[in-house]
Amino acid sequence: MPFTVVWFVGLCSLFLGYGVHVEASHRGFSHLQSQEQNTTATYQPYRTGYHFQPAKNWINDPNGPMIYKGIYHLFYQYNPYGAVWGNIVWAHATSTDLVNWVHHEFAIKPSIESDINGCWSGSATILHGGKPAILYTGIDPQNRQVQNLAFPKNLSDQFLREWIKSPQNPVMTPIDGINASSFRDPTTAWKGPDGRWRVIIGSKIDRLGKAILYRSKNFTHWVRAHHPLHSSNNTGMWECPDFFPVSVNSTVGLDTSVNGPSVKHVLKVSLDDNKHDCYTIGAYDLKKDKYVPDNGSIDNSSGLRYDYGKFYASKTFFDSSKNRRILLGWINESDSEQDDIKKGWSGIHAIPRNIWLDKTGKQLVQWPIEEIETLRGKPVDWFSTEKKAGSEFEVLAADASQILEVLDITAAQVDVEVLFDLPTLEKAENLDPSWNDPLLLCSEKGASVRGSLGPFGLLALATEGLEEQTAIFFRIFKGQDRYVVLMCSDQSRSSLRQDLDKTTYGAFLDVDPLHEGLSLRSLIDHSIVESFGGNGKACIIARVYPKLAINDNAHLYVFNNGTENVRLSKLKAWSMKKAHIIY
Ligand code: DQQ
Repeated sequence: MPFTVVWFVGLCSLFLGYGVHVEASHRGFSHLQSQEQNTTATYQPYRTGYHFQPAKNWINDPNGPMIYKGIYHLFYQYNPYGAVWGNIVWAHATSTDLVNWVHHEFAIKPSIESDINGCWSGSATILHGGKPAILYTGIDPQNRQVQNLAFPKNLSDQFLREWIKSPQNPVMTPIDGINASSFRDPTTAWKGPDGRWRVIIGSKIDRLGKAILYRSKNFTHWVRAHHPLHSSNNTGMWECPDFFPVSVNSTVGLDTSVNGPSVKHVLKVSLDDNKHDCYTIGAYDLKKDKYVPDNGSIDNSSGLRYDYGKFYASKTFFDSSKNRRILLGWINESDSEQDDIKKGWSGIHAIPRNIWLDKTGKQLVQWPIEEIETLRGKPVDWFSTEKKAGSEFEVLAADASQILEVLDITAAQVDVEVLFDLPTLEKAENLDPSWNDPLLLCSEKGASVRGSLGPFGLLALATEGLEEQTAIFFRIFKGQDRYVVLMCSDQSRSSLRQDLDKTTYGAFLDVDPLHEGLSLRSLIDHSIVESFGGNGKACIIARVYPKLAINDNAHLYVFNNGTENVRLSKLKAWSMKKAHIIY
């Protein structure tokens, strides 16, 4: 029988948390930038099985993702000489499914005056006739940020192994009042009705974050517009902007230049201040060449985020082979630089996500690409076990003493989906109107704090005695005129190690729990718990380093620590195979 009901004594005390705050960073440590460690010499329990990561060293932003002649291309910021940020080049990998990857030679590395001090982030655009072009930020000898252009050397090579830099480089420079150290990360370009290309570059003036707009007829000669595409006060530097259309009445993705009455636009900015990827939904006014967020779409760091955990410097691309828009993002570490040097590596990428506009038109929905399911092993389904066959639900009792262990899976490398069904919400706690910060609320009401409807959810990467556990859970509150669902990821007991960032993350989830139930999917991969609540309406990535709950010592549980019964109506899990990543 693949599941057992485990009776647990003293569950509440085992839930009690602790935390030390250590913020992992993306700063330059010149003395460390070339310090290598032999990764094979040390035991590596935190390497992931099916997330994208290079063999060693530092990795950050995904760059220039695209599909060309049926092959997916991923470039990324990489330090060839060490496990901290520095010496940045564009590393390059290709794939036929966005899951298994083959690495190639670095695509772009410092070689010309306008990128001699680094080849920073940028994007790919497919030009007329299917020819790809890359715009990227170069750091010049004066350490100014400038924009450069590169084209493939050989268009008949579907792996696009060699790139030639344009003799016109740099094609955009920080003149006329642009701050030379805040001028970076060109987006994929789009074409306006006048036939000219447009691109935006992240920038700021004092605390005013901006997307500087450039236009070009030939992709080489770029002219700055008089006004930015958009700007917002008190948001600081906008890194890695992304601007793209979404369909209002379908989940299919759109090519970046599409516009029209059934289209809305999304502007995402990566806020350097707090390392959050925030987005708004709005309209692209073609006459004014300006983006205007919809009323109610909050234009600062308290607005919508792709992910409420660790996820930064993301970028989307239009996958013309499957008519979908794919989101890729960087996950940094929660340990210290010294730990990264010891491990010999730092940074991984999130599982690529398909994204589309929710039917409310108010937010995006994200879901792991379907190809990741090719790594799933045999399903373990609670409701097809002998004991449960034919039952519609399992009651998770209110006395907080009953938790279910999901057995017969590799709990350190698994994909799990659960659905909670809530026939009545009458007993939900009242939401104090001042409880408007989900992160704070999740920190104050962690997995160990009993409520009435919640906390209930999953305990991932847990030890048998629950000394270590990453809890992903929901709580339901009674708000002024509706029920409010809180989704949390509580890392306070994720590891017995003390020297880690164990910040608890949280988000409000815009669902109707009474009629839809509450779904949770978590992709668990040794040191990552990537969770999707409400069928992808809120996502939270936790980066954790258990000391004991590693490999075969990791367990997975479903729990309810509220005073009300919760019904579990779906519990399916798949052990995940390793992705093939050829270095
Ligand atoms: N990372 C790049 C920059 C970008 C930042 C440098 C965001 O181009 O602004 O590695 O993580």
